[in-house]
Amino acid sequence: MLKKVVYPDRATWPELIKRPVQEYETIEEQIKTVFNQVRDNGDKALLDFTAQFDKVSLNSLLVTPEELKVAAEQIPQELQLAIRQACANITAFHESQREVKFPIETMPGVRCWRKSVAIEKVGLYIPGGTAPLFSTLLMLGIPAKLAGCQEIVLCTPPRQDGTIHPAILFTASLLQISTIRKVGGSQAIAALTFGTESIPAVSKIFGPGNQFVTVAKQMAGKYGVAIDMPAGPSEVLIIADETANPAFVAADLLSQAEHGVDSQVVFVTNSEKLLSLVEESLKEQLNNLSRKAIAAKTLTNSLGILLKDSTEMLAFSNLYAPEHLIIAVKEYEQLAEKITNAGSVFLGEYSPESVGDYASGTNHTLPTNGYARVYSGVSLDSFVKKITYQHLTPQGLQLIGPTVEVMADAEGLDAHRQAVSIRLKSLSHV
Ligand code: HSO
Ligand code: ZN
Repeated sequence: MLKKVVYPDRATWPELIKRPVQEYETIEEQIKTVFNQVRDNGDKALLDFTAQFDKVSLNSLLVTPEELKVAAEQIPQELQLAIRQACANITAFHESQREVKFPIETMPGVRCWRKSVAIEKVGLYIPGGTAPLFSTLLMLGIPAKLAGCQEIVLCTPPRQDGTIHPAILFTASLLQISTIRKVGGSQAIAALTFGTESIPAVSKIFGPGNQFVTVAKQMAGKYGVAIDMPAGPSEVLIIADETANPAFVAADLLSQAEHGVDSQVVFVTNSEKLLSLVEESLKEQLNNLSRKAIAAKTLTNSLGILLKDSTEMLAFSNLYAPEHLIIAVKEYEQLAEKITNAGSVFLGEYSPESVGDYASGTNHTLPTNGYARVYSGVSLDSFVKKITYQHLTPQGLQLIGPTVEVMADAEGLDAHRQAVSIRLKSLSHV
């Protein structure tokens, strides 16, 4: 069960907020080999690694039209409708993030503006493993499409029978993503980095994955490919007071705990009674979960912390900088205003994290491992770069020119000064 910590002294907080350590260094050499092989041998290396690591022997990385057709037929009507509903909500929320062109005149005749332009080629990685995260494909594919990315390459590992989970294929078809490749792990990231016969190289790679994928994404960075954000295991922090429903709190903790044994859940409360009720409910609900073993293991490296009041609870949460923050206290609105570090926030009793994970519209690709201090979750912005523009009229240059001349002089950059002076001179002759 949760490790209980009772009224910890502030001096101990930095220790408490530490995530369970990840051992990355040891696999870096292995990933380097994968990268070199993929760069040198392309698809052949991908097929070999798929046989070696995934124990699946494929003839081709491509998905046939027949496979796509069969997949669509395998998805029950109910799930199709659910995916479509989620798709509509995620589309609406991300569409609202579109930045409109807004030129301003910093001085008369000096006009500046900024325009979002899509990243041309992006790679989306969707893990296979124990849960087929087709919801993650919605979270990445929708903003990529809305941004107008020209080439969207989806890589996902094949299952034991060599096929891709039908829900992933159905979602890809729904989003009109047609470049789908059966490859996972670090070899997929290497392929997106260098390009192979059947996989185009991309400029930015998105998506979660295990430690091999995480290290591979870091390595992609060394070859000039951007990544969405540094990834770590998923986490939730819940702040609750005596008004909270213990069964709801326990259910939310478990929903995060079932992701994987390296996930972390933190429960912070000022009510001793709630803490023990939540513990009881955790035990009870755990028994009914299909992923009980995983969730139970996660709970053993998770925390139940008793703190004095909401000020303390919020201060702790801001220090922890959780990926997901659920605030189940009576005055959640007041606390919400004072959050400084969090990936995504869920307010009140009826806003479980699961809703944001799947369907409310917000993105579920979020900063973990304390990165919420500096990073935002994935959004439309993640798929564009913003280009600045300016246009000066002759009068504008006459107005701003002397400022630039003085500054260029002071930096000793004559040519810079000259680029302005030569024009001012020509204007004075008119
Ligand atoms: N909680 C995960 C996202 C997810 N949950 C996908 C269910 N499916 C990371 O935000
Ligand atoms: Zn989740």
